[in-house]
Order: sequence, then C-alpha cells, then structure tokens
Amino acid sequence: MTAETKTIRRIATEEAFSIPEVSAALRGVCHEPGNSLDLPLLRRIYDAAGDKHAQPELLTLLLDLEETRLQDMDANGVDMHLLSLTAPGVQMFDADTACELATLANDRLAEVIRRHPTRFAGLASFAPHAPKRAVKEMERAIRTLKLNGFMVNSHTGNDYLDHPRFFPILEAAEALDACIYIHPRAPSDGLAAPFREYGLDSAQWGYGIEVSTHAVRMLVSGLFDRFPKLKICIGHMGEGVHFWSWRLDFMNKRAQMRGAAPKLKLAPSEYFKRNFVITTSGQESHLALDYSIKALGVENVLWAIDYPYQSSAPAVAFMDSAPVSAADREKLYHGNAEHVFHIQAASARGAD
Ligand code: VNL
Ligand code: MN
Repeated sequence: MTAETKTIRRIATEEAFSIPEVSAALRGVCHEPGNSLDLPLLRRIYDAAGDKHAQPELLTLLLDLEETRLQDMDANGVDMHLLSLTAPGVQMFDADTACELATLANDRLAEVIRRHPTRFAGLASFAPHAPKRAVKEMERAIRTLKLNGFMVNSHTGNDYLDHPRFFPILEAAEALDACIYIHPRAPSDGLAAPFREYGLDSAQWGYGIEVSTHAVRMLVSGLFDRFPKLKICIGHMGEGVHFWSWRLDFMNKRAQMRGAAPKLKLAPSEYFKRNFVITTSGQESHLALDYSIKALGVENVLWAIDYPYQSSAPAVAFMDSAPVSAADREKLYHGNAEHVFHIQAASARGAD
C-alpha cells in the first residue's frame, strides 16, 4: 500500500454469501433430473460428498458473514462488502419456494447489515418467475429493509429480462431508483451445448457469454426507451460488451433497416453508457480497466472482488496499482458505488 491508498475507502461490489436454507435447497436441485449447465458447479459446492472435484470450503466461506469474512476484509483493507445471495440465487427453485427463500435471505441480509452498518451493504433477491410477488418483495427490500439494489442471476427459466413478463420488475426497479446487478449463471439451455466440455460451463467462458448475451438482448430490444432511467450493473469488466460497441451499433442499424430489430432512439452503445455500470470482479487486468474507463467513463466502473470465488489480496493490489489518478481511484474504489447503490459516504457518516 502506498501513502495514497493507505486510507482509501474500499467498497467491494460483487461479494457472495448464502444462508443454510438456500444451500440445502440447492443441494436438492443437484438431485433433480435435468441437464441444466448450472449443475456441475452446484454439485461441486453443495453436494460435496457426491463429487470428486468438490469445493466444500467455498460453502463454508459463503455461509460465513461475521468471522472469516470480516477478518479477511480487515487483513486486506476492505471496508465494505456489498453482499448478494450467490448464483443462481433462487432462480432454480419453483416459484413458491423461490419467493419464500428470497424473503428469508433478504431478512438475514438486512439483519447482518444492521449489526455492521459500516461493513456491509446488500443487494436484495427476488423470484423473477413470480413477477407480481417479486415486485412486492422489491418494494419491501428497498423501503422497509433499506437494501441497496437487486441481484438477478441472468436467465430465469431460459428467459432474459427483455421478455415482457419481466417488465413489472423493470418498472419497479426504475421507480425505486434501485440498480439491478445481473450476475452470471451457466448458459441457458439453448445456448449450452458448446460449453459442456473443457470446464467452459462457468467462470472460464460460459458466464461471460451468458451475461453479455443477456445485456445485448436488453440493449437492442428497445426496453431502455420504455424504461429510460433503469440502471443495470454487470461484472467481470462488463463481460466484454463494450469491446463490441462499434460493430454492435453498426450491425444493429442494419438489422433495424431490414426489420429484424426494433427501431431504437439511441444506439446500443449509448444505452450501455447511459443505463449500465460495470464492475471489475474477477477481471484484474489494467489493460481492460484502461479500455473500460476510456470507453465508458470512469463514473461507470466500480471495483469488486468476487469473494469468495476470488481472493481479496490480488483484487486490492490490482486496484491499488492501477495507473489512474488519485481522484479516479477514489471513484473506482467507493465513490461510484456510493452513488449507484445509495451507500452513505464515509464523510456524511463521520469518522469511525
Ligand atoms: C465462480 C466465480 C462462481 C464467480 C461464481 O458464482 C462466481 C466460479 C457461483 O469460479 O465458479 O460468482
Ligand atoms: Mn460473482
């Protein structure tokens, strides 16, 4: 740490947790019939006894909030985790179970934040496949529990958020001025076939293709003309979407002209700049950071670790040593997160 970074506030924005009830239900999912590409990872984490590549230590870290996690944060100068229920959240459960477990997880999240208001903030879960009940839970999560936004783990039942059945959810998020973080899960059934070998199902490649496809569907669907103030966050340095800006804009115009895509008020890349922010979770490349800041503006880039799937020390070293100005590092580490997720600024809170 340099003199500059010694006292800087670090808010990590894609930090995963679980609760025993959700973890038990995910273990149940491991034994259901079906060919979902989420299953290999779920079996490694939640059904350790049955999997020779098991990672039960991940589950211990996901379930821990106030012991190892706080020690890890202290040891690495991490002030705050913006917590979210780990992927795939409640989206693989039947609608009733999903609603019940989202409510329970949100209650637990609010409790731990109440105990550690300077160390934790949180993104609420809901069941996208029960849109009416989801909207109720979204309102409760923001107005009553005072949570900071929402987490959606990409597709739900193979549908993406451009599907009109989810519009009440987008409308509620916009009205509540609460950002929806779209986190990866494995590629949807129709997308999955080429991702079944070589460990491509999850973070190596499948997650990025799944979420970038999700984001692009939203960008070209016209939904940001309907919900112009909707804020979406995606991780992993924007899942590569803005690398494609020029070609996406050019080819979307052509698709519009031949009637294949709806007419849009703005180019897809303009919605990406206006309606999206990205985080640096699990993508610790200064080159990619530099490109992202130049393409999107520093205000649209937020720091994240991706704990416990990534380690805190290299994520901190990555941002401490990023070739940016001191003012920009403040934005990347906490200012942008405070703004987007309505986290109280440390100065407003007084020193602690
Ligand atoms: C992984 C990385 C999994 C980040 C995650 O959620 C995640 C992984 C299940 O490396 O498997 O958020
Ligand atoms: Mn993650």
